[in-house]
Amino acid sequence: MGGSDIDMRRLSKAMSYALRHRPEEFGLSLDGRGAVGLGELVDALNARGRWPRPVTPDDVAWVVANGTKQRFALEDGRIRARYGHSFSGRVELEEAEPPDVLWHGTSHEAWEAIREEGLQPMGRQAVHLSADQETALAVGARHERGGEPVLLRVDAASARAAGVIFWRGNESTWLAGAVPAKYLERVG
Ligand code: HQG
Repeated sequence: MGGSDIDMRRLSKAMSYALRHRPEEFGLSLDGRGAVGLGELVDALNARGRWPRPVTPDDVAWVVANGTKQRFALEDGRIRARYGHSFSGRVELEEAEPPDVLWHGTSHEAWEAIREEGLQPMGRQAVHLSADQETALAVGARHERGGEPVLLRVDAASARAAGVIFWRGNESTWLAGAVPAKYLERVG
C-alpha cells in the first residue's frame, strides 16, 4: 500500500489493534460508538510504536481512504473501526435492515460446531457476515489454510424476523447477534 516511508499495512494493523482490540493499551478511551479524536489516535500510535518518522493525521486518513477494506470511518475529526471489535465494552452500532440473504465463510472444523450451535460471535462483539459469496470465501479461507472453506448461506430475512439484530459494517460486511443454525445452509 502506498509509496510512503511508513508501511501503511503496518499502520492499518496498529489502528485495528488500537480501535478494535486493545484501546487501553494505547491509553485511549473510546466513546460509545468506539470513536476517538484523530489527534488522540495519532499521538497514541506515536507513543506506543516505533515508526521511521512520526505518524501524521494524513497518514491515518490515507489508510481510512485507501485501505484494502473500509475498516475505519473518519467523521468530524473522530475515527472508529466499522467492525471487528473484540474489547469487552460494547460498541453501539446502528441497527440496519440486511439484504434477505447473507453469506459466511468458515473452516470445516468450525462448521462441525456451527451446525449444532449456530454462528456465535466467538472472540468478537458480533458475528461477521458477508454481503457476497466471494467475500465470504475470502474470509473463510483465512481459517482453512490450504483448503476450500465452507460456505454458508444465511437466511438473514428470517433470522431478523425472529429477532436477530443486524448492523452494517462496511459495503461487504454485516454484523449480527448469534444466528441459530436453522437459518444456515451449507452450500459449499
Ligand atoms: C467461527 C476480517 C465454532 C466463525 C474479515 C469464524 C471479517 C464458530 C470464527 C472479520 C462458531 C471467528 C471477521 C461456533 C462462529 N463454534 N466456531 N458456534 N460460530 N464460529 O476472525 O467472521 O480483515 O472472529 O465461522 O473480513 O472470520 O480483520 O471472524 O471462522 O469481516 O478487517 O469462529 O475479520 O476483517 O473468527 O472474520 P473471526 P470472521 P479484517
